[in-house]
Amino acid sequence: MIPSQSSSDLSVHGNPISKMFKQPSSAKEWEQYMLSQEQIDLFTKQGFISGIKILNEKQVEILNNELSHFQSLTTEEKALFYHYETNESEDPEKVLFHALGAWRVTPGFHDLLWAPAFRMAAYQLMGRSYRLFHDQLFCKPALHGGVVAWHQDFSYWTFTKPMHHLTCWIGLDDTTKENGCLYYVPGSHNWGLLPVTGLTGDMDAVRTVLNEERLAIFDNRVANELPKGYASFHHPLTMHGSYSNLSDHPRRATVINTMDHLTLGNLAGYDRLDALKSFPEMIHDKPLDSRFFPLLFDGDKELEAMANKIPKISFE
Ligand SMILES: O=C(O)CCC(=O)C(=O)O
Repeated sequence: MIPSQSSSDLSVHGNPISKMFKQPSSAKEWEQYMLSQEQIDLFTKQGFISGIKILNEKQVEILNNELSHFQSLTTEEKALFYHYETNESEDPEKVLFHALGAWRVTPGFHDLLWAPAFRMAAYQLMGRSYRLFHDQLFCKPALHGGVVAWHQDFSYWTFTKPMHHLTCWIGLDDTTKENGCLYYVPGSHNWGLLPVTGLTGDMDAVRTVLNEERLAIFDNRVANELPKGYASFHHPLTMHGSYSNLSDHPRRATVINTMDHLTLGNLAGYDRLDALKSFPEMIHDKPLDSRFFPLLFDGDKELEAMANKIPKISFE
């Protein structure tokens, strides 16, 4: 488990620390970021929605500058990450940088968690107040960027319960089929929980656990091409993955994973405890409510009476 505190650990701040994002100061001001009922319905039907602007050019530049710094971290900074692999690709010819915990290290990735367009959309798609679960970086260099194999996020997250999580994927480069954009399989969030089949090796490993009918649905996969600064949101069971980057442009992305504000630890019997050794402390059957899991949106406080009137996933 990670040390409880470090002098430069930004997780001590449960609120934004820079002026990178202007926060709405009234319920009314949140309206500009609100998803429509059609977008909520689409998420319910296909398990993801896309094309939501989160960052302007300047904000993308701040994050990409901080990202460059992650290639030459001090030992103290590196220790703040929950997971840090400069190359997690199982293919020796490819490179995939994958890290969890950037929000503890630099102000831009810390404050990204409070980007208003992300916060509002996540509230509507969770249907409830929520916390940070963790962030992620997935970066593929030009020419030899590695794959992220088809998977469901929750197959890696069964050390928490109940399942009421959400992923926001944000491009830090324009992403295209050529540079390894994300793909989704519409409707796959209704398939139930599948086993872990690997993240950075064989792109199609998950096929071994799918029946004929589901394999056929894979043919409907959708390329999530997006301009930089734009996001997609997906359900924790939606099947997704991304192919190699053989183009001459990098493909960098950051991800925010959220969970219901009442999520509990579920570690008893979890068989991949080793993968959690650098994670914040989690206790079986206890709420994940330490400073490592900040409350990112309190619907009643931010939206007051409006919270009951806006389009959102119905939770109960
Ligand atoms: O960025 C990618 O290619 C993979 C992202 C991913 O697996 C996720 O957002 O859960």
